[in-house]
Amino acid sequence: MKENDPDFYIQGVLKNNRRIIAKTITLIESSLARDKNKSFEIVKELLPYSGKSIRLGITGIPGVGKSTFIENLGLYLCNKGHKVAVLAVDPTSRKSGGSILGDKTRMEKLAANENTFIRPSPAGITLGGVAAKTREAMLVCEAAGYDILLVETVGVGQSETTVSTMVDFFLVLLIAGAGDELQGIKKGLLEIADAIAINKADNDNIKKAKKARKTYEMALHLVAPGASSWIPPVLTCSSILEKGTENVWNIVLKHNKLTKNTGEFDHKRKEQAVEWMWNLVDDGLKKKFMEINSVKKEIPKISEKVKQGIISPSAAAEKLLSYLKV
Ligand SMILES: Nc1nc2c(ncn2[C@@H]2O[C@H](COP(=O)(O)OP(=O)(O)O)[C@@H](O)[C@H]2O)c(=O)[nH]1
Ligand SMILES: [Mg+2]
Repeated sequence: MKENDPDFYIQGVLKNNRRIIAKTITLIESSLARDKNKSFEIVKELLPYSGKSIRLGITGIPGVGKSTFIENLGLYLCNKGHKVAVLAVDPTSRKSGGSILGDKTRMEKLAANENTFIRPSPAGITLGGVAAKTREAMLVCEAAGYDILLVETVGVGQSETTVSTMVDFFLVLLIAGAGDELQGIKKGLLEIADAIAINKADNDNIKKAKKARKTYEMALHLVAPGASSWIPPVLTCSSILEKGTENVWNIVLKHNKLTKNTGEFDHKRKEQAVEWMWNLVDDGLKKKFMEINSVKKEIPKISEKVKQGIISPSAAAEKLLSYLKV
């Protein structure tokens, strides 16, 4: 079978050939038109085999210990007989090219395990682009038999909000700092967290971590959405001492069981699929719009007028959109 035959990829993925899984994701990440058709075909064929996994998103600022935590959790899950895929969503990786390599070396033990597949973030594309590709990469991994997907995202910009719409469970890793804990946390992060783990609860840090845990517990009670049956717990862990990993996993399992019973699990996945569709429609529309010649010509002129205050943003938007009718 040749590499330009979609079946080469489909069969390779279904047989859990890691080399071909990697090639398939590279194809999906490609922006070439001829690759696009092929990857549509491949994803379509793999779709029926996907979906049977637990999708766990993990976020936190750089240095909080995400990679260390994931390596621990990944090894723990492999020992339990799971197959684990790790995907990274890091729109900053294009700037700091080294971070990918750093992560990979830090996950050495996990990467060496034959029941895992690790994929760093594609460099050089925007958050929207990374996220779109990551969703498809997730489907590929599921079709390849990985039953647990760990999606690591850096807590910078919008990436955690985006990832929270792709996963079943969203874990926020924090470290205890001095003073007022809540000041350091980004607005909105508490609303999307399904659990918070205070990492680096070791050595001199144990006391501070316990205190932070109480503070966040209180804060979470205040923001807990009324409609949901889940109150996000706050835990402490030490990735370096490999402590607390099992507790975090048990919380994920508890959440999985509960939301499956209430129907929230299925509901969320369906909503996420529809949202994904609309994201793609939004992207596609904007791309097509920007290709209209009169729009291309008008944009620099009209942007300047908006900057100068000569025309209002809404009038300018209306003018641009009027070209759609032509
Ligand atoms: N003391 C302590 N250090 C940790 C812990 N977890 C990670 N680290 C260290 O923190 C640094 C950043 O870890 P890393 O996993 O790369 O963080 P990431 O940027 O969030 O992926 C590394 O030097 C780790 O060894 C922990 O639980 N306790
Ligand atoms: Mg990392």
